Amino acid sequence: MAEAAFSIPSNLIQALRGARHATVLTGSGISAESGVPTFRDAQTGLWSNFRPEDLATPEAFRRDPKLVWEWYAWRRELVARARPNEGHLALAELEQRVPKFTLITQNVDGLHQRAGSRNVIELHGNINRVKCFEEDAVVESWNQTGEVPPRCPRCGGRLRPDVVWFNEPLPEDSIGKAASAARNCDLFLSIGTSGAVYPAASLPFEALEGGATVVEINPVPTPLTARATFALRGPSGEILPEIMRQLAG
Ligand code: BV8
Repeated sequence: MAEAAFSIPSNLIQALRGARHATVLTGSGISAESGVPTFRDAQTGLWSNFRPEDLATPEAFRRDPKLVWEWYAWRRELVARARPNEGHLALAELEQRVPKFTLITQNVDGLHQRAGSRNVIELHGNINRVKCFEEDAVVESWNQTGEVPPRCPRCGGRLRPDVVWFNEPLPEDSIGKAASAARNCDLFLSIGTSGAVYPAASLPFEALEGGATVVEINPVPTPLTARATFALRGPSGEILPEIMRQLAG
């Protein structure tokens, strides 16, 4: 048998085999191997002189709506060209193998759904959805007048991406369902997240409180590493398929 690139602890495979309810939290790291830059990677090209935290806020949008709209248009383009990677696909496969499976993502790229995952909680919204800044209601289509950002066909307010910006509350039902899935699962996987952004970053610790086995998959340590039951050091696009290979074995 070809030498596995990553050795997965056998007791982790056992825990996965016996899992009744598995909950997964992903961050931008799982999309890195799809060519989507992580949130804290240096912004490339045109955007290199902006920090995401300075653009992903309602204040930034009020100050310069055109700049913020164009940043999201650039990211939407990039995501449209990206494809789900082996890590996204492995999680879609895992969902089929576990009796109860909840996938919580901080990502706004929609790649989990494109990989076939079904039960996805998008904590921070989705970059492919647009809403009215005034009404806070989704807009499906608008007049292409060339104005940037475009206007709401209902009230004339400016349109914005349907994502959760810093200092904006997360959708009640999303964070409520996510917290319950973290607290009530027996296995929790935290994949590709620096654990810097709240309340998402508190979910793995809720899982520990609830007595779950917690697994972290990340090439570098994070504030969760010391508390995790298993810390697998490497890229999710390689580790997750290896886990699925050993599960099937
Ligand atoms: C809220 C959508 C309240 C937009 C995003 C002080 C302490 C605690 C909290 C706060 C505080 N001050 C302010 C806050 C609150 C704030 C917060 O947490 N700030 C942080 C920065 C301190 N949180 C908020 O504002 C939240 N709202 O609290 O509201 C409220 C209540 C009522 C009324 C009003 C307000 C809203 C937070 C949501 C912000 N929106 N995204 C957009 O995308 O444009 S967050 C953004 O960061 C992304 O969603 C991203 O997912 C998220 C976290 O980043 P990561 O996903 O972890 O990405 P990162 O780049 O950091 O890390 C990537 C990781 O992957 C790395 O570890 C890397 O090693 C790893 N990796 C790389 N390659 C791979 C890999 N892993 C695996 N495989 C690989 N190949």
